[in-house]
Order: sequence, then C-alpha cells, then structure tokens
Amino acid sequence: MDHLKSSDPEVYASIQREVERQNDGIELIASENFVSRAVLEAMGTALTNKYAEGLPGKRYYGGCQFVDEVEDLARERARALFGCDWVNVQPHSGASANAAVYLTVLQPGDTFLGLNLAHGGHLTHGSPVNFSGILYNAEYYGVEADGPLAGRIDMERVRDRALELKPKMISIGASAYPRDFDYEAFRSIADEVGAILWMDMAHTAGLIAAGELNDPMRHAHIVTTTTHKTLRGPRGGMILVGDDFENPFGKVAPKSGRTKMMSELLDSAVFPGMQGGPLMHVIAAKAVAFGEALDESFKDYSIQTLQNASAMADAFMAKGYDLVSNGTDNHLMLIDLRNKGITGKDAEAALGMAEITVNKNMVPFDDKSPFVTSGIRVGTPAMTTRGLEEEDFVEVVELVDAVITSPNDEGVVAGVRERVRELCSRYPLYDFVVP
Ligand code: DSN
Repeated sequence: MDHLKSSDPEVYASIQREVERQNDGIELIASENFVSRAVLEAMGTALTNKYAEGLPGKRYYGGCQFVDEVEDLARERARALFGCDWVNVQPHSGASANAAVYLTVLQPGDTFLGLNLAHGGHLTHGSPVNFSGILYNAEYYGVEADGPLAGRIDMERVRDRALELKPKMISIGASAYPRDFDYEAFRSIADEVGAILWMDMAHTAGLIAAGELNDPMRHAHIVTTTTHKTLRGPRGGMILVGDDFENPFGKVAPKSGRTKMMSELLDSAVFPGMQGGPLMHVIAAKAVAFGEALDESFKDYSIQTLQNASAMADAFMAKGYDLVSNGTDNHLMLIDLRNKGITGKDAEAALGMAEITVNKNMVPFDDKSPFVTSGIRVGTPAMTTRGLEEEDFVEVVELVDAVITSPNDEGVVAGVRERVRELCSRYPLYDFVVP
C-alpha cells in the first residue's frame, strides 16, 4: 500500500489501525469473517473502473469482454456450489438481494409472513423501520417462550399463522436463530396457502454449501444470501433460484407475449429495478471466494466452525449461561444475560475493553430496548478461519466469562486483554501491517 501511504497518510493510518484491531483481537461477531489475501487482492483492482449494466453478453456498455469472463466465472462457481440452475451475483448486499425479491413477488400492500426481528429475524424481513415493513404488510411468526420448543420455531404455529393470514410470500432466515430450519415443512405450508417460499440464508450459506446444514435449494422457490459471512467472501449479495420454480406469476414479456421465467423477473428486479452498474471488482472477489468454497478444505473449515460452536455453547452452559434454545445447531449462539446481572450493552462495552468483539442482541421476549438488550450474540466463523479449535474456544469462553463477571474491574479486564493478545499471536491473521 505504498501509494496510499504516501498520497493519503490519514486514510492509510486508519486502515492500518483497523487491520491491527482485526489481528490483535478476538472476533466473535457471528456475521463477520476474515477473507483470504486472494479475495482482498481481487477487490483492490482496476475492475472498480468498469461500468457493466446488464448481464454478461448483454451489456449497455462497450469494453465488457473481460468483466464478462469474471461474472461468468462467479455465476458458474455459485451454481456448482449450491447445485442450482440460475444465479444473479450482482446485488451489492443482502438487503439489495432481498429488495429484488420483494419487487419480483409482491405489490405494495401485499401480505407476507416472516420471522419476527425481536425473535432473531432480519431487518429486511418486515421490520417497521425498513422498506419491507413500510411498503408491504408484514406479519410475523416467532419462537416459543417455553415448553419443549422454547427458543425454537413451532411449525404448527407457523401453519396456523399462514392459514389465518394467507400471505403471498413466506420468508425464512434469521440473523440470530441458533437452530436449523425445516424447509420441507415450510414448503408444505407455502403450497397449502399458495405462497412463494423465500429463504434468506445469509448467515448459514457457507455451512449449507459445505453440506453441513439442511439444504434450502431443494424446497424454497427463491434463495438469497450475503457472500461475506460463513461463505467467507467479500461483502455483497446474491440471488439463487431453487429446483422447480421458473414460472410463478404468469407475467408476460411485452413484445412476444411469452410467459417470463422467474429468473428473468429476478434479473430485471436487480437491474434496472434496484441497482445500476454492478461492482465488478466485488464480483471478481466473489468468484475467487466461491472457488475457495468449492475446495475440499472449505468443508473442513465449515465442520470445524460447527464443532467450535458446539464446544463453545457447552462451555457457556457449564458456567451457568442461559443460551436461547439451550444450544446451537449452527455457527452462532444467543446468550440471555439476565441471570448474570448485566445488559447486552454493558457486556459488549466491557468485552470491547478486553479486545473481544461481540454485539449486543435482543433475546426473544426481551424486556429491554434494542439499544440496551438483555443478550449478546456470539459466533465462531471468524476465529475458526484463524485456526482456533474446540479447546481454544473453551479458553475464549473463560475469557468472556472473566470480563462479564467483573466488567468494572480494570485489573481483570487488563489481564484478559493480555491473554487475548497472546492467543491471537498463536493464530496469526494478516501480515501486512506496516507501522
Ligand atoms: N447485519 C447482519 C448481522 O449481523 O447478522 C445481518 O445482515
């Protein structure tokens, strides 16, 4: 980064401080990961200069022959990774991908059914402050408060809600749900009420690609994802179409009168519906990340991510922590801190002082606001990329517990910070910080 260092030392210094923060701290934010040098290099290229509105072979600009190659590679690899026939790799983010789904499936005011944000759902699944809740009639299903399914989705209740509301679309997917989904049951409910089934697999895409969680591609009509979480690519989004869904609405192409395919509708919803020019440097980085995920080593990584999460959940529970649903099936856990006498906000701040990064998170049936919260969410994807295994995560739980037990004891926090640094030095991350 010699050019940046001499031409803009201020931005350079901030970037270096952030790289140092990533190198020296324990990253437990469940939606974050560390990309490879190859992914970073692909993003930092002259492909950022290129306008390429349209699709490979059908662009609105000249000079697209090489970015076409890159986008074709990204599409081929994504199709191979998820075993699907069609994909659009252009959404700038998961939220953009999701917006294209709404634009394709619903008219403003239409009813859809999604997982309540306060129970682990996502902002773009109908939150009243998001376009999805502002433009459409969002209704929710949630998790159980108690009983054998406490903290989990009861599919009978989802069916009852769907029969009562007759939604035009049912969404699955979450940002803080520690259990896997029963896609078959969701599809059967969607078929019963004539709804489109959409899965947002942003959190678990990498684990699904590796074959370690249930596969939504065989049941959902539309699947969206981000590319940066468990999938370990650059920040971005993507839309995929499942096995059997090409012609849902009978919308026709204006000139030919031919019924449009679902894939055509989604392509037009991304561009020109939602976006202008795609970010070709990011699409190149997506292609690189998908190539990495097709390698056998990615399966090993995904298995280790799950084993680490399971070990971490057991270690927390052994120390008396209350985990929503009593554990995890995936890469994350949601910890209800009410029995520990600390809010999510204070826990996040105290852990931050010890260079352990988590995010405060509401727990189902929370009595505190989203700015305070009763819980924290933690996950294993990022630190598993650094090479940590089960026993290391048990050590991480000890460090987290020491801080949460004595958040105001500067000596304890300083001692943990030292152990965090030592642990991180055993598992180096990026070696390109130039002081
Ligand atoms: N904001 C992301 C998360 O942290 O889960 C979801 O998009």
